[in-house]
Amino acid sequence: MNREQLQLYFIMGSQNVGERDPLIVLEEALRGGITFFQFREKGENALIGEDKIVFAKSCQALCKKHNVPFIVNDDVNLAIALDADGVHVGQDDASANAVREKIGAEKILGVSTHSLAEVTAAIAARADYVGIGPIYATTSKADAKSPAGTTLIEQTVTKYPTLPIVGIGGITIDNCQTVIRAGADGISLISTIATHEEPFVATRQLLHVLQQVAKIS
Ligand code: TZP
Ligand code: MG
Repeated sequence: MNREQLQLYFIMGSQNVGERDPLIVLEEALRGGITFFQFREKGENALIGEDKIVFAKSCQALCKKHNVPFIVNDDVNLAIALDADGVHVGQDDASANAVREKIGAEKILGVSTHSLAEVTAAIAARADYVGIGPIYATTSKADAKSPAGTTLIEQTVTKYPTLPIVGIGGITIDNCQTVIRAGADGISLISTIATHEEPFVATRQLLHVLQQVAKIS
């Protein structure tokens, strides 16, 4: 994995798209140019069992077609069964160390962090990148912590300048530049793309703004 790939990191499960076909939403986001994808099938209305596996395989096939890494949230066994590109875990999930042992050195490991101590622990577990957030208020995660702004991004960049970072939580076209300026390599988000009437358009707009900020810095 290289850090440029984190620029526009889309996260989605079937529960995030309302009545629409989630595979169409994902395909539009991929056509629009997302650079990373996390399969996050969880919460109310999420698929389980065989339905979840079938849906995950379809998402993976789309990502492969567009050459975008396919990362599985939490479900390490599913990631291994599908030979996914990697796994993303939070602090309440299996320990990052245990996940790294299970998936091996070659797969991508992402860890959600909310403090410098958690960032340090993620590095010790050989995380490839950390997610920092929620930066802004979010309605996409039932148990999300309070919005914390960009302070931890700034602290992390200062302490670990080579560690790839994505911001998460409430990121939109209007505030994404702030996250990048704070030092993140990319933004990760659900609703700005998943609930947009035209996910392709939302993706293009986000990429356009991200490219602007990259030019300025
Ligand atoms: N972790 C922290 S906030 C969040 C997750 C999974 C939800 C992000 O969704 P949105 O819609 O981009 O705020
Ligand atoms: Mg989790």
